[in-house]
Amino acid sequence: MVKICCIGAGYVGGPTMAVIALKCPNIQVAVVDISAARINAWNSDTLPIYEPGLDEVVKKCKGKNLSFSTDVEKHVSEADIVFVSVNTPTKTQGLGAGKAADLTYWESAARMIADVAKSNKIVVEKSTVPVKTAEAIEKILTHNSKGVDFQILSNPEFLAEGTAISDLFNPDRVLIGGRETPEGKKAIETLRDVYAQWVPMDRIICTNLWSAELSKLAANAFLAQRISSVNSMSALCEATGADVSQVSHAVGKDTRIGPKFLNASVGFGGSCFQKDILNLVYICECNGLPEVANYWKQVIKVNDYQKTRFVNRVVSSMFNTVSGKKIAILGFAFKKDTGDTRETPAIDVCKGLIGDKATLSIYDPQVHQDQIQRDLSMKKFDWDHPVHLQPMSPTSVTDVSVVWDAYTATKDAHALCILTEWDEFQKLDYQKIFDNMQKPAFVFDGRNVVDVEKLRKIGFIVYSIGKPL
Ligand code: UPG
Repeated sequence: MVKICCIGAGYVGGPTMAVIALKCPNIQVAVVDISAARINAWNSDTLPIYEPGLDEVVKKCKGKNLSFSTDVEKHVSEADIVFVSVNTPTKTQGLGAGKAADLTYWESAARMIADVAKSNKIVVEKSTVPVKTAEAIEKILTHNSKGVDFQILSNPEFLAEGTAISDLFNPDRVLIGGRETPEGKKAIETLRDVYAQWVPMDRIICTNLWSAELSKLAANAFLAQRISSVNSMSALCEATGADVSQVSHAVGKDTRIGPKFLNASVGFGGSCFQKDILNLVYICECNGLPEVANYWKQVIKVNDYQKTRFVNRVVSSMFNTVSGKKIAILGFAFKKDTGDTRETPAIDVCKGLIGDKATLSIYDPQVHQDQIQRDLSMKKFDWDHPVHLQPMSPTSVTDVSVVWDAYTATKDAHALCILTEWDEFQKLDYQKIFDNMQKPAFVFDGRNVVDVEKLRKIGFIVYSIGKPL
């Protein structure tokens, strides 16, 4: 029986291993993490992450061929395949600060694997890492190995939060990169056989190590670039009277472009896009390619511009001041169907409004008060670090309250801002909301979820990204 161990019980490690356990009953899967709190949560009925469908998968396998443990060394030493899915935040200090990936967790994982391994192992890079990380990891492993053989594979994960389980059940592709030696090829085959238990062979792509590593950064950069492209068009739409939804529909009908990922928004967030692009930019700079670096930097600049533009729109529409005015924030997560707030545009927008002395009342169906307070009191870049390593903030942001429904958030408010596209925001009773708000009542829809005409008929002043004003 093949044994798999995954270091890192986070958004990628947890769901991916649960699905491998479900689809491969003949494989024993252990997910390990140094955080006892996180492992306890995986072992309880309340999982540490919210992901549709995840509960059922975990329930089906836990206690059979899926386990969660803090005994990292035991499970690593017993495994044939070790996935490493630890956090790779952006470096905050020293060489490459603000751009390069911080590989501290990765390096210590590699040293630990070398230390405890008594049998040959395939070590799989699952977290997104800079190109050529495998080479460094390989060096650490082989120079510390006690006579065992390590094969390094790069197997980047492409799942998106909120749809992780369906993405894992039915991936567009699985990418496996490895050394082009006979041992490397054999390791690729071993991992390919795991995925082949439910993924059609023609969707499993095998490449060299560097192509696999770079493809992951490239895929995220391309995706983020689409959003910055459509967001830049949204500014032009507002200036000209075009409607960005109509423009993206027309553009996306071209089969060469395709219809997906063209929704204008208040900006992209999440733990990956910005971090991976910054990383790509750094790699380009280090390789003497400043033009390429500047090209990708622009994707982030447009994203920052979009968030600033949104805040400016709110303040300027409300007679150039939001000082002392109550503003309801609907949605704080970086996208719907997740409780994750990493790099969420809501952080920048809320900070911008607080900077203009607004009083905020925030509601998100999945994000808790302490998380929001922590996010709003943190310095930039701090958000990039895993929550369990983060000390609780001693101060809380006083002009912010967090409430548990949209009606309380909007009561007596001067404006409401929609920052996450939760389905429930489409179905709210906007007449009731309007009746309980200060007048004029403003709606700033950063996700284009509301029916603008309907709301205008009720009496709201509505601003929706990229729509005629
Ligand atoms: N977004 C838009 N407009 C769109 C699509 C997305 O503004 O048309 C925003 C979305 O609201 C979110 C961000 O873009 O803030 C990222 O969304 P998404 O890509 O769906 O979520 P992630 O979970 O961050 O997934 C991305 C990649 C996935 C990769 C993962 C981690 O889609 O393939 O595995 O990052 O690297």
